[in-house]
Amino acid sequence: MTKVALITCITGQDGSYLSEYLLELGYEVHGVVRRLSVAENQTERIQHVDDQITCHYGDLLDEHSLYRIVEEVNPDEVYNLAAMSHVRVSFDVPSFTIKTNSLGVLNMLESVRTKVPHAKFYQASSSEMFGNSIDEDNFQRLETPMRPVSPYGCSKVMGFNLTRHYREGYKLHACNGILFNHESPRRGTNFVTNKVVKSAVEIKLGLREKLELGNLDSYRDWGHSYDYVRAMHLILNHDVPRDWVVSTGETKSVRDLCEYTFNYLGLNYRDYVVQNEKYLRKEEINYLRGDSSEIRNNLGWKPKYTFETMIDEMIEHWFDLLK
Ligand code: G4F
Repeated sequence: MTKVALITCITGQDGSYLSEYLLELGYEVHGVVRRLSVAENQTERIQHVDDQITCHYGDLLDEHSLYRIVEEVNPDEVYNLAAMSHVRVSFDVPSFTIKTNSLGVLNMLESVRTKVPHAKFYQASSSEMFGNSIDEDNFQRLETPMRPVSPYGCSKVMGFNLTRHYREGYKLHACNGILFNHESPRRGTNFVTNKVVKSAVEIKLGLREKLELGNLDSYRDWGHSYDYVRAMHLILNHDVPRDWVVSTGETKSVRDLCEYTFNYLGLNYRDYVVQNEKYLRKEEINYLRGDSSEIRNNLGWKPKYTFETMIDEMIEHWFDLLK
């Protein structure tokens, strides 16, 4: 029988890669879409699969819309990818962030519990929940204490705990994927990878002179969204519901990212990158590096992309688009 999936924020980077993957697997795919005033901005990432998916207007903070959609779609699998996902912006809109990323998860879980308790539920949890907590071997894993350092991180801890609580308390098949940073050409250009890559290509083409960044010395474990949505599907389709860490296990600084990208284009990043305080955060995570040995060993997950092949793909994407 055809499986039915419901994805919140189907229009986002992960939503679009996940839709493609589930369609390849033969799923009937439905998505929740928030209304924006410029519709085109919203559907760009899913235009190529638009005729194969069904979108429903809804919002994580409008529980009536969620109950209606969940009842209508009657999904086998629900992927809750919707969030206010920008860490720095979460300092500007803390209340909205907490409502969307915490209360929003509760609304999703309640709609599943009351309307489709048979459905499997995936919650997009984040390495931002760890804050600056790190194990002695310099990795973060499931057991690493969570000490978030942003409204975004705090809100995600609540979503994480609610998902675990609904699994234990209500016996829902509910799982958290603690995903470390994941990027692609479809990443928003206000996240650092795509900002650096796009700006470097613009500089190369003579369309821009400088690139303003915040902290160059933080480290992130950067993977590709294409690989990470495959992990989401594996996580939900494992017999036993539980939480998993998804990461590459390698870490690079923002400075490394600049150096690699500008070098690829035959440029020296030191000639173009300047610091602007407005991109600094009140508190910052200095170092993220995830231990994903459990999902690799137990579910056979393995990323196809390396940091370098991912950044190369992003550079080529912007080059083709802007040249
Ligand atoms: O690309 P970023 O904005 O990603 P960040 O804050 O690590 O969050 C991302 O990953 C999380 C998983 O750990 C997700 F949960 C979250 O939703 C999001 O996807 O920033 C990466 C690093 C930070 O240290 C930041 O301070 O880059 C630094 N940075 C330096 N200059 C900058 C900039 N980040 C941004 N966005 N813009 C800058 O100009």
